[in-house]
This record gives sequence, structure tokens and C-alpha cells, in this order.
Amino acid sequence: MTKDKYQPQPQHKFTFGLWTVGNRGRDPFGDAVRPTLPPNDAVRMLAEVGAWGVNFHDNDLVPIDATAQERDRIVGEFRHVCEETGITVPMATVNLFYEAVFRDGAFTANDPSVRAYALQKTMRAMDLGAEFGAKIFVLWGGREGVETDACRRADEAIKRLRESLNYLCEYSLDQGYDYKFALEAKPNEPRADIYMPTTGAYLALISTLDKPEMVGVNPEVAHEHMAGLNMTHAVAQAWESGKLFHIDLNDQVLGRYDQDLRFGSANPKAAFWLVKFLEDVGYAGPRAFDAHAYRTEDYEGVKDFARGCMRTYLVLKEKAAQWNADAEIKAILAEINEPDEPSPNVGKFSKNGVQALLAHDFDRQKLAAKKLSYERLDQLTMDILLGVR
Ligand code: GCO
Ligand code: MN
Ligand code: MN
Repeated sequence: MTKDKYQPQPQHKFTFGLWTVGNRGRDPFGDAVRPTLPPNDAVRMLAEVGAWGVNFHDNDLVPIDATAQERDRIVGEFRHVCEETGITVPMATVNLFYEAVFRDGAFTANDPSVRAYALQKTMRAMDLGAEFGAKIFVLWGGREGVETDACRRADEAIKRLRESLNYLCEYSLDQGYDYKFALEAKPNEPRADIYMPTTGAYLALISTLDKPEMVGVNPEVAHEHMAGLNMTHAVAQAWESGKLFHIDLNDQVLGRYDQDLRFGSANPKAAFWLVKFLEDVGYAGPRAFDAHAYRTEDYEGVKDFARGCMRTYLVLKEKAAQWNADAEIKAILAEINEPDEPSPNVGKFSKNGVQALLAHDFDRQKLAAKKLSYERLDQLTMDILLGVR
């Protein structure tokens, strides 16, 4: 039998959250359709389908009311299964959205006790992740938002968020955890409006932190799409600022509720540009799938879902390599990047340079007449994606 060239390998760094394959199909209109998948079984399933790692929120693994004794037993058993299956834990996170105590937010809540509890819960989740060697800590502030702006001034919320992030960085340093924090934006759901709606908003906040070098972003396809934005552009900005610490891959039809669809299943062309970007720049972090199977599926279908996420990524990776090697595409790229006529070299500002630039006579008509074969380039892309080239 020939080896499937789309078989995931450890070097692809494909990961899934316990909450993704363990998703039971609950939605606002209907209850669970799949039985509970215990964490240890989820890890075995991930190993079976060929994933490299697993991520978890504190309470995906340890129930919120577990005693210290129960916690230790759960952690011990889970560690054993991870070792047995070779599944790693590159990223950990904290659930600051499920419990009623967070109904007004966690780090941004008005009640200082709620804010303090959110910090305590996060530090304990960091302890838990560190026990498994996680080096990335994702923070998704799902409840950090509003239904009505009457409840607080939005700049106050941002100050509270900053204070909490600064505190958590210090805790990580103090404990010697060596965490990189990856902040995950989302425009809405479950709140009507979330304060940090886009990756760009988080990038701006990070530059105001005490230890900005410890904090980056975790862009998610669906979240940028929900905001009507281009995920690849968000990722490119994060990458270019040295802030792409993690990535959540899934899919989402524009203008819909939070769908968490299998990677690439709704917008394969957008997924192609994203995969091509990640591979071209050599992003070396985990490729985390934050999605879940259709509500129609049983756990065999969940495996189909998980395999599908990874397979689509690898097919698109192969298409990206084909795109890069295509002679006609290369020729068009060379042509569009070749200047038609010489012009002053604009690099860093200098006295001489600016004189030359101010003095230069540009031929606007000629510049505007340059051939840009983008229609052809895009059709070649389509031919590759559709498998006819
Ligand atoms: C969502 C988010 C979450 C986070 C997760 C990690 O839309 O619900 O994407 O799945 O990624 O909570 O913190
Ligand atoms: Mn999401
Ligand atoms: Mn996510």
C-alpha cells in the first residue's frame, strides 16, 4: 500500500482542543447529541487520527469543583495517556466564560472580587498547563464585553484588561514558567460586543503592556471572518510584528453566527492564502484546529471531521508549493514586480534622497499603463485549486 501523502506527521504540529473533538453538539436551540467524551479518550482519538498535540482549558480537564485529590488523580491519568500516545500539550488556556460568576466579564467585570477570582483561576490554569510543559497560554476574553455600554466606560475595561495581563506576565516570570501569552480576539458571541474585537485591536493593546515581548496574538479564522475581515491580512500583521504566537484554524461563512466549521470547508480559497502565507514565511508554531464536527455526527464522524481539518491543510500546503513552482505564475510575478522605468530609490529618509525624489519627473500615464495580469494570475490560482492544472 502506498503511503498517503496527506497523512499528518508530528512536524506538521497539528493540535486540537479537548473542547473541539469533545464538542457534544449543543447549540442555543438544542441539547447535546453526542455523549461526553472523557479527556483521556479524546487524547486517544487524537493519536488515532494523527494529531500531534492537545490543548485544554483548565475545566476541560479538571472539573471546577474537583478536590485537590481528584485533581491530582485526573492529572496523573491524563499525563499517562499523553505519554502513552505521544500526544504533547503545547498550549493551555483558561475558561473565563462558562460560569455564572463571569456573566459581567472576568478581567473587566465591575466587581473587584470577580476580577480577582479571574486572576486566581487563570494562575491556577497556568500552573496546570505548566505541569504538562505547555509554553503557550491562550487568553480568549469571551465575556469581556457588553450588551449595554451603560454598565461601564469602555476605556475603564481596557485599563482593567491591561492590569490583568501585566499581573499574569509577572506571575509567569515569578514561577519560571516561560509562557508566551497569545491573546485571541473575537467581535461578538457570547457578548453582543467584545472589547477586543480584532487581532489588530490586541496588537495595539500589547504595545502598551509592561512586558510586551511576552505577549502576542492567537488569530482565529472564524473570528476575523465574523468581523468581515481578511484573516490572512490579520495574520500577516501579527507575523510581521513578531506576534504570531499561536493560530486557531476553522472556517466560517461571512455574516453568520459563530459556526466553527471544519478548516477550509466554507472558504477554501481564503484558507489557501492563509496556508500559503504560514508555509511561505515558515511559521513554526502549532496549527491548532478550533472547530467542531457537525451536529449530525457521532464520534466516528468526529474523526472524519478531525482528519478533514488536517487533510485540507496538507492539500492546500501542497497546492501552495505547486503555486510557488509554477513557471507561468513565476513569470507574471516577475513581470508585475519589474519597474517599467527607473525612479529614485526611496529607502530610509536622507537629505540627498529627498532632493532626488522631489526633483524627479514621474510619467504618470506610463506608470498607469503597466500591465498587471491579475485576472490571469487569479485564474491560474483557481485552476490549481480546482485541480485542473
Ligand atoms: C470561541 C473561541 C474559543 C477559544 C478557546 C481558547 O469562539 O469559543 O474560539 O474556542 O479559542 O476558549 O481560549
Ligand atoms: Mn471561536
Ligand atoms: Mn478559538
